[in-house]
Amino acid sequence: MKKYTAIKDIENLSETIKQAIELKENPFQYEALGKQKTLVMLFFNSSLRTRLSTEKAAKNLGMNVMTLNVGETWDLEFEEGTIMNLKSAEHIKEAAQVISQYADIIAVRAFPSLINREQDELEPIITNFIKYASVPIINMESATAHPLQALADAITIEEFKRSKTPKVVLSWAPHPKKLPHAVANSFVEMMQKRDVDFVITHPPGYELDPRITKNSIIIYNQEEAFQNADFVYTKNWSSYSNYGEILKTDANWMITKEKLGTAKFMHCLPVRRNVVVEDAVLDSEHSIVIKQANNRTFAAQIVLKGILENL
Ligand code: SN0
Repeated sequence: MKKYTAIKDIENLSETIKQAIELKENPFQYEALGKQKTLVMLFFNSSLRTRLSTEKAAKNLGMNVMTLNVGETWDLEFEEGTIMNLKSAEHIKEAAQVISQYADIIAVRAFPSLINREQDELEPIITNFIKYASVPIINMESATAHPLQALADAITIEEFKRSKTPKVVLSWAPHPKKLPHAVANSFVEMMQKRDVDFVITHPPGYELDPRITKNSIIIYNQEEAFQNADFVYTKNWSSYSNYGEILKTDANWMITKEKLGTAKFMHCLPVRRNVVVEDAVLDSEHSIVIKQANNRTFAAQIVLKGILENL
């Protein structure tokens, strides 16, 4: 693997998922692979799972890890040709080249503004790191995608499925804050590549980017969508067409024990209890969110392994 900025960077998805599950049995198997190699992780936004699981994955492979909370360093400039007489002290051109001298792999987290759709879709931070860094880049959630999460999700579904082609539903749920589309986008892209019966459900107005959902089935009635579901993957996102807006916070869309039935509950976390999903679900055997989060380590590890083997 040359980099992991999008799901399409994985050449053989089924094989990668299989290998990630095998890694769980023996996580230190490739301890020599990352010896004297350094992962630099750059966080433009908050992180709990991504930060810790990616560091753990790197260390399982024998790597050194350095983490920078970008908010604690110089404000970076991304525009070409700007006169830098305002807030930004350092241009991405220097920063990316300098960091590349300290790192063998650079991982970046950078959320969208959710204000300017065109600007967010240009992915200025991750795109400029790809452009100016001289080492492979890993996307730890960008404006429009969270491919490490999607890989962990696919691993989790593979582990928990009880039939060859399980029914997987992606359900929107209410949230007090406007949230990015990245997790939902990557989950949709991932499910389109897997052998699953996939349905998306959300209130009208919450359609994701049609270039991503393509011909995936959208059912606006949540109850109907949930019929015979094996997995209910829940995530809030703000409107895409009315970019970044919260159209309605309809509490009826919250996931309840009754609605879930016998399906497994999945969520990338962090999750707002009793807004997105009720306690009775999260605290039940139906919830697999903790095991799903554990798979973040093995998703990151199989990706790092693939990149290290190609350095
Ligand atoms: C992020 C998101 O993309 O939705 C990260 C998920 C992995 N989630 C949040 O920002 C949640 C914030 C909140 O206040 O609940």
